[in-house]
Amino acid sequence: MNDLNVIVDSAQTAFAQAVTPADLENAKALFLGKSGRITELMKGMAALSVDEKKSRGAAINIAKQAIETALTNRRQALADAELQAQLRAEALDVSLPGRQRGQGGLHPVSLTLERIEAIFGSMGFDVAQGPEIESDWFNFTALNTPEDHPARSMHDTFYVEGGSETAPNLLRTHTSPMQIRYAVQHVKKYSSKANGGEGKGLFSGDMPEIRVIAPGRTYRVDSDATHSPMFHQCEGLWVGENVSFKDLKFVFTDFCRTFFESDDLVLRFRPSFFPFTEPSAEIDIQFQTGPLAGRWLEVAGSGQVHPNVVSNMGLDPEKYIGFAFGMGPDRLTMLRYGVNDLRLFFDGDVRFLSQFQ
Ligand code: 2NM
Repeated sequence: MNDLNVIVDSAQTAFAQAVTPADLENAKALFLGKSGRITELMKGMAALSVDEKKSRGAAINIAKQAIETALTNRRQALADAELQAQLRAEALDVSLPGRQRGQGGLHPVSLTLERIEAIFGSMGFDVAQGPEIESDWFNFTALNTPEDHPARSMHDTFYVEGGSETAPNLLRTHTSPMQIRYAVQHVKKYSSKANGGEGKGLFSGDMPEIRVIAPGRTYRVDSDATHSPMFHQCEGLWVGENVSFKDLKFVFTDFCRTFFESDDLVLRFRPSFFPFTEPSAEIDIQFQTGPLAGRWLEVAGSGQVHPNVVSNMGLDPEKYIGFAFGMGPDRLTMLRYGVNDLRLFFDGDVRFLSQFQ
């Protein structure tokens, strides 16, 4: 083997032994670099004759090309190996189930509100929604709640800055103010027709009955396992010329039996007091079967709308009469699903909330 073949051979061996691209570039420098073996051979040609230069130059070039080819092949081989290693490291298991986008769903209390609206809707009740920041007038005065009533205490609700008797100044403590608003609008609509647009004084003409429920958020300064500073209420109102307590009993019994899907559910009307109704009654229910059977459970307050409140709706209390009730959809949801801590509904934990879908 001549000297050139020996050099090519050792270059091929050195390249084959290079494990990383850096190894390979170092090995390349030994043969093709500034003071590499081939470069040194070229420099040595200066002393040769013209004919010797030709043949020796051609032979060196062939050797140089062989080394360059070996270098290129090894570079490619190392690049391929690196790519394969990377592909192995980043391998995806395409048989794993994908991450799915959550389906979402209605909050359990929203499901209850939808049920309430559907049941009362089927009995001809309209659904009214309105402001959560109310005025003293709609939240208390119009509802026959006197200035010195404890419900007006600073500790009983949240007051906002500014405001006045008629401007919004507090977070409503019940949804009854919305019923006053609804009744006033209703009365205006029919009294202006009857009086040629005047609509002054208390209305004693003819109008369709007022039948409405007002569901929504309400607020009180209260927080424990059964009270949340924000809670829901749904109040109902039915006013006409001949609406009696008998109608209240029928409507609310029908509602409870439908809501709890229990035909033998029993109701009890227990005398009570509210400023806006007279007489007033708490409504208790009793299941005949199931885990709550036999216990009396309070579910609503109710009563015949106080004549002062009927007047504040713009109606003549000598002609118009009706009943109202108020219930807590949060509590109804707890009873329906057997949940014992109200706060769970408002903590926003999806593991709890998704059980109701
Ligand atoms: C209750 C209990 C009794 C009620 C009264 C009225 C209105 F607007 F007619 F005055 N709305 N809701 C009412 C009556 C609410 O909640 C425990």
